[in-house]
Amino acid sequence: MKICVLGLGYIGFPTACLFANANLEVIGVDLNHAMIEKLNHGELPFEEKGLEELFENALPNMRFKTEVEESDVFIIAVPTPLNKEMKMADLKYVRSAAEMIYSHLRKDNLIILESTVPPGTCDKLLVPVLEKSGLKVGRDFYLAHCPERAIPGNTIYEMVHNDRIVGGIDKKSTALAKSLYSCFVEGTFYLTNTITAEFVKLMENTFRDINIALANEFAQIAEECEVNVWEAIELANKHPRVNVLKPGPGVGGHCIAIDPWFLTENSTRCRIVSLAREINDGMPNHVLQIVKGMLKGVNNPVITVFGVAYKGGVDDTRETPALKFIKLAENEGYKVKVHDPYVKEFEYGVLKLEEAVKDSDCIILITDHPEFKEINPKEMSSLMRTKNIIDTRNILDAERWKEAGFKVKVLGEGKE
Ligand code: SAJ
Repeated sequence: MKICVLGLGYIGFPTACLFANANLEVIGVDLNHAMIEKLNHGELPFEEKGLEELFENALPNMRFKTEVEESDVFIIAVPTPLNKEMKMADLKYVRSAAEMIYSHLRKDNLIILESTVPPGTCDKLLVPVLEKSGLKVGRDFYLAHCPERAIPGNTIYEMVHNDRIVGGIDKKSTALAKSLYSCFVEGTFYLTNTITAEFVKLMENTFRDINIALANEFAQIAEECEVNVWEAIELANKHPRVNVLKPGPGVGGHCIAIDPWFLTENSTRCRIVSLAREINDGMPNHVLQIVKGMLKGVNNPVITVFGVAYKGGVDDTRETPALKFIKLAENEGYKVKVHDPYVKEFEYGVLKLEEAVKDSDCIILITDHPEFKEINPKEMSSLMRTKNIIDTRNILDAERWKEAGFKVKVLGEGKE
């Protein structure tokens, strides 16, 4: 069995490795020449728990190139970015992947879409392009949507152990896709049609976005009511049917901050979905207002951002709320310095801890990297010009920072 995986990003690459690791022949395809070169030299494209070892084992069964070749299965795992102006999916990469495949399509091939897409994409976009091959879907070739569910930071484990939704264009497509993924998936398969699978994936990420928005709204209400939202959430979650998520500086990543818009783009009925996006997108500005309150009267303020990854423990900065926050802070006239133990490149640069903190007037912890808990407040205290710190994730030991002379604010903490 030969599989061609199109798109070697955060999902496509580990998926390709898992198939190769299960002894299938895998051709990894990506248009990024530099990346293909690196992969052919056995270099990892990004860091992820367990990926290095998996790649090492899988490598003998893998080849990487920039063009598609004839295969038994084609898996499309390309990005589906958001057209920010139109608030809808930009499907150009899905379309061009299908364009690359159709001239290599043979009878009995199976095509699987893993990328997250608006409902109807398999039927309305993929089928017409693939049928340009002269072959007919359901008769000559098979098509299914198998959305991924793996969480960055624990991708490999979740790809293997999570349950999976498989939605085929017909029963045979569904059965073929299920049987293929069975070579590494240990979770349960749930079978449906393509459009339902597309819809389910969007529902999952929208559910999370809305629940984070609720936590963020609770945090803002708590600040007005002089309540500590973190204590309140802990207590509310003692209820057997309540599970409030965590407030924070906003929602980042390539999934939750984007996918809800794929539901709203074809519907006139979305209200709570769009509102949740607005609330979460408004959090960087809310954090800025807290900073402004703290830095009143400070001349030529310099601030230090702790963490630009979109969440703790990863080096991924896609859609990070840190970027929105930094842009707003710069507009406000603040000089911004950045420290992140995971991120190596960022458009505002990344400094070593001491350099980032030196002569700063306020530290703003944006990302919940565990390393930040280990920082010694006393050492930071001697470096700062004005000793202020804002913890938007409630991960620091506020008492230790206070003892070191810092004024401490925690997002969602109404009382001093
Ligand atoms: N966040 C909060 N509060 C929380 C949880 C998360 O502010 O209580 C923030 C994070 O800091 C981050 C963002 O939300 O900025 C998203 O992080 P996440 O860990 O919730 O999710 P992702 O984007 O890394 O991965 C999600 C997952 N989806 C769900 O949990 C429903 C994952 O299972 C999907 O596979 C992935 O999207 C995807 O690729 O679609």
